[in-house]
Amino acid sequence: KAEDGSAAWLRYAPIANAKQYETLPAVIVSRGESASERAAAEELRRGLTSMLGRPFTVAKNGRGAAILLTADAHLPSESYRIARNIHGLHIDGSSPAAELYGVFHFLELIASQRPIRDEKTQSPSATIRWTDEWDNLNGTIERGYAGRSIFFDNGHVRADLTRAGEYARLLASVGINGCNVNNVNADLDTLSPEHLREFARIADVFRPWGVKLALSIDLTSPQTIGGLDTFDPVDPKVIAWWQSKAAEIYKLIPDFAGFTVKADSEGRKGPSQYGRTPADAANVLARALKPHGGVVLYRGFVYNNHLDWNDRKADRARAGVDNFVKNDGTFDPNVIIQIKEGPIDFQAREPVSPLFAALHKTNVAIEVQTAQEYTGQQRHMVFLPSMWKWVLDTDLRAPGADGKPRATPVKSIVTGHAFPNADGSARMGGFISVTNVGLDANWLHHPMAMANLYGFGRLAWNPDTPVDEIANTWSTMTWGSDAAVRATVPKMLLGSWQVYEGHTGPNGIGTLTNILGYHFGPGIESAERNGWGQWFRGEKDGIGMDRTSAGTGYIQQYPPELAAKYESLATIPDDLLLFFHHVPYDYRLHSGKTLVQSIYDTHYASALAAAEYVPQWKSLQGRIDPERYTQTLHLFEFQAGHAIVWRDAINQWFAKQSGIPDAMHRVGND
Ligand code: GCW
Repeated sequence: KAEDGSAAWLRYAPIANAKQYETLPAVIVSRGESASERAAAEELRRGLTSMLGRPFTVAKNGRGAAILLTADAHLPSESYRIARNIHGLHIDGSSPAAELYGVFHFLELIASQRPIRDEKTQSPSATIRWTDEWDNLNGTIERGYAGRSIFFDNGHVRADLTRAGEYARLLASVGINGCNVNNVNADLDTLSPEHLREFARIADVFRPWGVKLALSIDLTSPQTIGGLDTFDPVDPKVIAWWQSKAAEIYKLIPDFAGFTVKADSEGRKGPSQYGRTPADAANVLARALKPHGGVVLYRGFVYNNHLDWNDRKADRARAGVDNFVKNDGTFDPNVIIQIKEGPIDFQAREPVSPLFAALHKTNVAIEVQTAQEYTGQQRHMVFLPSMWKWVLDTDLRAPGADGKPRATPVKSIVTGHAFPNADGSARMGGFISVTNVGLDANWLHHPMAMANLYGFGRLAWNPDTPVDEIANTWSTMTWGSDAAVRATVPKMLLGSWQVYEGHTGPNGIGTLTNILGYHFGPGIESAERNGWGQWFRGEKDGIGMDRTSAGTGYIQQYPPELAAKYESLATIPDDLLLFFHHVPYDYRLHSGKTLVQSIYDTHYASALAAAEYVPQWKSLQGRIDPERYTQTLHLFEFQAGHAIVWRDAINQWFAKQSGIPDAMHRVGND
């Protein structure tokens, strides 16, 4: 059905020129017996039949021309290869899940009407490619903007897990291999025997799609549900408790992926209570999971949310490095530190976290947020792959063995290449996206937000994927191949991060949203004068956090070459200025404008850009099914209005604060 949003990008709409694929054999031969291989064959049949408008069938054996789906154990792990031969076409995978990846990739080629060629073997960039849902067992979702949980209701796993299975299919289609289904602020009884039996049902519906189930756990579990008088990670009773809990889990879920841990952070208890380190806590879990093949994702998001505003040296951004660097090299090999992309908290623009370059003997993964918490909550269109690509390509210039700076972009670190294992092999690492899909028909509420989930998978598989390729392919698969649609949608997506940044906090200032409420809409000073540390220090003399050596010293956490670039006003990029420096309002940017005039202009320009989304979208009426057309139009109309709210709130605040009028006489006159 055209209007069935749950199909997301897997719509398989008939393509305009099916004739170009007329030599593609109509028989799919797959001998595979596993659920994943059957799913792969069925997916191929369904996709080709629908897109090419002729029947395809699946057979166990075949004579003559066929599309052969086969297992090839010689391929590298999780890899596939597509090749033509005299019998037709081969899609070979190193595992059943890899056959699925090959099938989805092949279907994507057809959907985007690209030629079928022999392709070189495709392998994922890293082993961890997960989404983290922040779903609570009661069915609510922390920072969820698309309805209630697809997994839980009323303290239990839902009876009907159809949507969970469909979600796993979507994840598999972009190579995601793990899904943590519950909030990192985990319900304390998450690991109760009753809940574990229910979680096993989710693992069952994920399994055919090669998606492994993971769970967030609370470190106090040995005490809260185990009845012990302690959760001290080095206590032998606690160690034994985790071992038997792991055994219990693997009995129910043999392919369980592992635990995600939020500890000593935002009110969650942790090892600090006993004077233990994050490594003490992570390792006891890791050792319990190891015999079964599981991993621990220990979050680097550990900070003090009761910072002293009056202390000019206090700086939340420092917390990651300050808390973890001393433990480098003490984490077990199946522990991965899960680091948010920036040092604060998923703002519209932050520098990358210096922790990526500070851990040399520890596995790390990057955590990004598809859930648009600070980026418009799926009421605004923000194409986040643009931001993630900027992050992944940011070169930290970490010194090599010879002490000289070398190319160490974030992507080379999280894929385990920049700081390899002692034997030279790539470290385990990867990509996690906080995703928060809900029961809304289209999963994330804004149809355009689905480009973020799609793009996350593509970048996790290959962080070198160009963002315009992601935007183009997603648009064609989601909205169809009409020429006007293809010329319009990707262009709208590709400019949207900058537009949203222009509504909100410019020049790396951090958040100007109301942080004490829902993190939505302007609440300019709410980030100031409290313990949360998302400060920007908007004062009479100027604005911005001084993180130089004279200030909080945070800049020195970066490798020397990058630190020098950020420390100097001559080389700091305009878009990060206020993250690192406190400057007067009439400070002149590299762009030639004063800071405050640039803020006025940016907010007018981005409100105008948002207003223009409406006619741009209207130009596509009749080229997109009416239901999705109308739904998206309403969201653009909302964004256009909300952009004006943002524009005026921010511009008036800056005009009042700085006392400097807008050179164009707009502010305050609307
Ligand atoms: O950004 C903050 C969010 C919290 C979240 C926390 C985290 C799950 O506002 O809702 O809690 O980050 O990442 O742990």
